[in-house]
Amino acid sequence: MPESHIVAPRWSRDEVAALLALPFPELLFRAMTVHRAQFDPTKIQVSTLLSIKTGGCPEDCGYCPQSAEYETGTKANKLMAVEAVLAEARAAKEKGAARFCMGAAWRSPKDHDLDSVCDMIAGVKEMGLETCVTLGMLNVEQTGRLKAAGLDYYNHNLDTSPEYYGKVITTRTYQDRLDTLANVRDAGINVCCGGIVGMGEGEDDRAGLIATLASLEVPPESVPINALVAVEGTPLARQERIEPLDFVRVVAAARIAMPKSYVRLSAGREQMSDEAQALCFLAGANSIFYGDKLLTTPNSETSRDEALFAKLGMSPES
Ligand code: SAM
Ligand code: DTB
Ligand code: SF4
Repeated sequence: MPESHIVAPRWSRDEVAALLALPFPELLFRAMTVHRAQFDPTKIQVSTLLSIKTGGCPEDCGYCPQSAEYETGTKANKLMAVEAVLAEARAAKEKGAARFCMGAAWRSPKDHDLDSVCDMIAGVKEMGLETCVTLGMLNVEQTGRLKAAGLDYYNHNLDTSPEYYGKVITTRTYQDRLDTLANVRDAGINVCCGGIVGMGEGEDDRAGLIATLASLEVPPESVPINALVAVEGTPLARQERIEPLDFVRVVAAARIAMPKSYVRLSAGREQMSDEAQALCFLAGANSIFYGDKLLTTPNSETSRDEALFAKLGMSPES
């Protein structure tokens, strides 16, 4: 585990591995108990995503349809106009989203692009929505500008364990990611940081990811757990989908290791059954992406989510 941002690991990899290996009923009971001590288990935080700058990314993340290295059929676009983004945010608010997350396929933002992103943040905030952006690596000056614009959350994922990371991404290091996370934290912006499972990693890598997240100086306020969406043209296109019950285990372990964080059941919901999603909620997931699209791939449709909430007697957090 990289040491520069970790004083004393709150959770060791072995401890998290032991959680993942618990009998399923024991694991779920522990996760539910931790969840209820901090949250109303019937409430789900809902965020809507918008890709404000799609495709043509210089990074080589092996899972990503937006990397310029892969032929995925994703069309590269320029940064959207501020007004067009605000119109999407208004629509998301009307559909019940509490947070609006804007994503850009950048290695890191350029200064003139950040001007527009800051205008988007200010405009979205004015609507009474929480704001989140994910723009790649940030230096201290950039985090300061985003904070001044009113940014509530910055999403930057560690993606996997430090050991497996190099098998998926070669164009920036794990330490680069930790440095950006430290800059975001130091600027007083809430951290949204999680990872992807189902990329061919082992149980030990899943434990390594959760232990690293839980042992950050301050754990992330929001922890997205994505199931790989295998996209044609990416190196991971042929990756076998993660066994749903194994995914539930990862959610439960994240919940136990980070009791105060929102754990988001993120990408991959479209491919999941209602029953698997319900188990994720029981295991402590209390946030989702709401809306028919993630960044470039389809999300579970809003009408299906509404029906699922109704069946489970659950509702979006207001
Ligand atoms: N370019 C910025 C970056 O990578 O920091 C921000 C956008 S990037 C698309 C945000 C996150 O989406 C990635 O870190 C990754 O965890 C997730 N992601 C991308 N493609 C995915 C896929 N096919 N399946 C699951 N998660 C994915
Ligand atoms: C996160 O952890 N998952 C979201 C969000 N943060 C930006 C992105 C998922 C992207 C899935 C693939 C796509 O739609 O392009
Ligand atoms: Fe670029 Fe982000 Fe996709 Fe990596 S995950 S290729 S940095 S858009």
